[in-house]
Amino acid sequence: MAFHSLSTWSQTVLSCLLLLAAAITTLQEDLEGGTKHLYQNANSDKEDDICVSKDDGQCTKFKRLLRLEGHEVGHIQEVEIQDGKKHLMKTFNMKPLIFEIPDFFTEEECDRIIELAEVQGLQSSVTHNHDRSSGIRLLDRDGDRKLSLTEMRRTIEEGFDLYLVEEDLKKLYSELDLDVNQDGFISKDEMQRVSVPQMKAYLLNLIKEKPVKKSRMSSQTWIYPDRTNDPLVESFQQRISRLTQLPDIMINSNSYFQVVRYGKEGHYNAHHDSGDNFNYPCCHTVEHKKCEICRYATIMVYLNNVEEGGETAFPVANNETYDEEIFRNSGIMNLNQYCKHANLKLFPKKGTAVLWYNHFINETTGWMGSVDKFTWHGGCPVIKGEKWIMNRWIAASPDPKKDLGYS
Ligand SMILES: [Ca+2]
Ligand SMILES: [Ca+2]
Repeated sequence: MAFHSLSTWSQTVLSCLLLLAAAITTLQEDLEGGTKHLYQNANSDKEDDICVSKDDGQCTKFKRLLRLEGHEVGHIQEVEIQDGKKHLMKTFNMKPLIFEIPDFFTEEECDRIIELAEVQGLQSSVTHNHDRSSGIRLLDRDGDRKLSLTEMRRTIEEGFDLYLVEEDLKKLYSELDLDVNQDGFISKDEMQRVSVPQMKAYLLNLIKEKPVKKSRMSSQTWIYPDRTNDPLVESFQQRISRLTQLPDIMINSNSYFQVVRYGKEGHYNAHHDSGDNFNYPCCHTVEHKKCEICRYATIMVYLNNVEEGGETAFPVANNETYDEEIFRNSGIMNLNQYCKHANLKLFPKKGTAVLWYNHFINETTGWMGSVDKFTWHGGCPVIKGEKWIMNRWIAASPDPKKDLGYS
């Protein structure tokens, strides 16, 4: 194999191994006899202020995208998500904004959703799989032309969706004799000794032997309301609509939801539910393979009580000095190992729903804006028992025309 000279080493890519990119890949009415507001609509003074043009050029006015007001941690609002039934919506956190709605589902309803999922059958989680034909893209992030343990860890995380701790890396180094002088770095010379196929085989075998090291270990199924003639599923739609107060067209257009089961050691490392790279159109606005997942809000419901573990963690919540690179290098996104370091955790409680907004609102367009970086979240490992949740995302794109059906 020919190796590049030192001068060709890019800052981000240590290129002596194959350089093929790895497939990384208002209800504003008062309650009867009671308190106050159902919702404090943060945008209530800006109603009907989006003009969406139809093909004939006529302008139809819509409300700006709504983001419920949290006020402060512990603030409680009464909400009527079902006729004649009052729920409490508690502000769990402000940064990111997270609401908790206990008893969103009754115990029986939770059991019913689990039953629907079981009848349908669940499948093991598939996060991105490493393409066997590709090489390994080594990430020399600081450009010092050698790989630190952190850089090797991130190379493996991004290339193989495999989350290793220092001990695992040292084992890899030792078994493949990578770090000859044992200084904890892989130098250029040491890299030349590496057999890429051998290293790939080692990592692929590790995925097979220890799936718990993957970013996600769970099984899940998708439920489509239009294929499930179930009154509960229909009612769920209505509850989501009343809770979020988002336009029905948004609620109804992507109404499928996911039911997830985490067994012992089941977990999901920290991730964002949505992105803002918008290099491709949003998946819900096009039928195309190359698309971005655009999810304005997430509603997650706990379907059972977990005996131990299984918290929902927001590792960088309220972190005033948050920096993405520092966070990623810290390894703390590996909730399977470092859940205890997460800044904020929610404990599963059967029937409780959790709502957060993955995106802010773009003040100019009044529609979906940038990702709220503080929404990094994931599932801590289940220590005892099992954990069932359902996830429902409200899709939105940066362009209201597309979401409101005037594309
Ligand atoms: Ca380096
Ligand atoms: Ca070395």
